[in-house]
Amino acid sequence: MDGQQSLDVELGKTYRLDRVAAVHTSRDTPESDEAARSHAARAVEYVSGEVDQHRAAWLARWNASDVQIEGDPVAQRALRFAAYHLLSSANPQDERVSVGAKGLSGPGYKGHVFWDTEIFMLPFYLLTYPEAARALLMYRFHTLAAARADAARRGYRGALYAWESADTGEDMTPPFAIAPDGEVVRILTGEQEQHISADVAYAVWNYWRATDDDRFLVDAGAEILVETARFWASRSTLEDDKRYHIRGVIGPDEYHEAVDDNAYTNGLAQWNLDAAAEVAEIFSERWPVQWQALSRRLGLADEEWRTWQQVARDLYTGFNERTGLFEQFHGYFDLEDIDLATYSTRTAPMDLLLGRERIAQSQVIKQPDVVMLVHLLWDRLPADVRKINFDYYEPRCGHGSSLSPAIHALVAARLGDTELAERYFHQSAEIDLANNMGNAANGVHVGALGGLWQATVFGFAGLRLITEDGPECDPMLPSSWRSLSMRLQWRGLWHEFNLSGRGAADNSKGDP
Ligand code: IFM
Repeated sequence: MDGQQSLDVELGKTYRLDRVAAVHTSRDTPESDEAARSHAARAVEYVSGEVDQHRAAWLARWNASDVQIEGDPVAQRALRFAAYHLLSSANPQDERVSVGAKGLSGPGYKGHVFWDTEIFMLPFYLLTYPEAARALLMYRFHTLAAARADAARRGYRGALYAWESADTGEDMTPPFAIAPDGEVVRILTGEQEQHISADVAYAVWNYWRATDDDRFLVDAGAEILVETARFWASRSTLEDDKRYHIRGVIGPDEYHEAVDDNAYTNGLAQWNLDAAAEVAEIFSERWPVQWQALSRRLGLADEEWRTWQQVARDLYTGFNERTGLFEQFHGYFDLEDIDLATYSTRTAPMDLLLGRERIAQSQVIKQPDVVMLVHLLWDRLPADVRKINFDYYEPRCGHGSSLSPAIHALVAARLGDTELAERYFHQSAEIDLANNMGNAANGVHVGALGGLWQATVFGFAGLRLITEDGPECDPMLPSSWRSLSMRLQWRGLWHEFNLSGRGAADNSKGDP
C-alpha cells in the first residue's frame, strides 16, 4: 500500500532503517508531490555518496566560521551553538527567503523576518559566508515592490520595508497580541517601527564594502539604498526651527511608542540619506549607462541626491553638544527616572512589573537604542560621546529583548570595560542554553546568537573594518580567555586571527 512497507524481522537481531526524504515545493515545480516522490526513489541509489558530500560540505562551512576560545568552555559552547543555528538557517541558493527571528528552530513569530537579520545576524554571514549574506539581501531586493507600495499607501515616496516580513514583503505584524495578564494589547510596531528601512540599507552598504561585489550594487543594492533614502527624505518634515523632524515612530526601545525624533531612527535615516547620495555619485561616475537606466526607471530627478544630503545635514538628531548626550526621543529626559538597581533580584520583565502605562512614562528602556546607534555608527562618533551615552543609557536598560545583552557586551568591550562585557556576554549566552527568558520552546533567538558572535568578534576581538589594508583586531579578551582564533573573509581573502590578551593581533592573509 502507498506509503507503507513491511519487513520480516528476527527476534534479537538489530536492524537499521534509513528514511530517505525529498522536499520539493510549489516554488520549484507545479507537480511538487510527484517530483519529491521520484527524487526520493532515485536518491536511495546514491544516498550514501550524498551523505559523504553533505558531511564534507558542512565540515568546510564549520571550519570557515568556527571561533575558538581557549580558557572558557562555556563561551566556546555558546559560540558553537550560535554558529550551528546561524549556519543552518541561511540558504545561499534561495534569494526568495530570509531567516526568521527563530530561524528553523521553532514556530515563534510565525517565521517572520525582522531587523534581526540585517543588523544582528548579517555580519556573521558577511564575514564567514558571504554567499548567504548576498542571498539574504537579494530577498530584500525581491520584496522592494511591497516596500514601495507600503510607503505609497502612507503617502511617502521610496520604500518602507515591513517590520515583520514574509514571502511577499507585505507587513505581517499582527495588529493585536494577548499580554501575559490576558489583556488584549494593540501592536503598533508594524505601523511605527520604521527604522527597518535604514537597517536594510545599512546592511546593503556593508555587504558591498566587505565583498566589493559591484554586480550586486549595480543590479540590486543601489536601488535599495536610493529607495530607502527617498523614503526618509519624504518622511522627514521641515519645521519652523529649520530642522527636519521624524515624528510618530517607535525606535528599537519598544516600551515607548509614537515618539518624536527617536535618536536611533533619525541617526540611521541620516546615515541612509548620506550613503545613498554617496552611492549615487559613485554609481553615476563608474557605471553611467546603468545609472541612467536606473534613474529613468525610478523617475529620479537630476541631482535628487543633493536633496538627500540636505535633509541629512538638517535632520534633528537630539544630540546635545554641552552634555555629549543624545536624547533618545523628544521629552525622554523629562520622564520618571527609575533606579533599576533596586529591581536587581526580579524574575519578571520590567514592563510586567511596572505596567505598560508607567513604563511608557519612565526612562526604563527595553533594549539598546542610543547604545545601538553608538554601535552602528561607532566611527562617526567621538570617543567621549560613545562612552558618555553608554554610561547614561546602560543602567536604564531593562533587557526586555533577547537582543539587548549582546549589544551591551559588544559596546562595553569596545569601551574597555571587559568585566561588564563578560557579564553581558554570559547573560546573552544563556538566553537559549539556560532558557533564561523562559521562551526557548518557541524557538531559539537567532538574532541574539548573531549578537553573541558580534560581541565576540567586534567586542572582545576588537575587529575594525575601516582600514584600507583589510581587517584589523585590537583585542580586549576577558581574563579567563587565554586565546581567541577565527578566520574572516574580507574582499575575497581569508584572514586568520590568533589573538591573546590585549592589543596583540596576529593577522595572516590567505586565498579565498
Ligand atoms: O526584532 C525584535 C525586536 O527588536 C524586539 N522584539 C522581538 C523582535 C524579534 O526578535
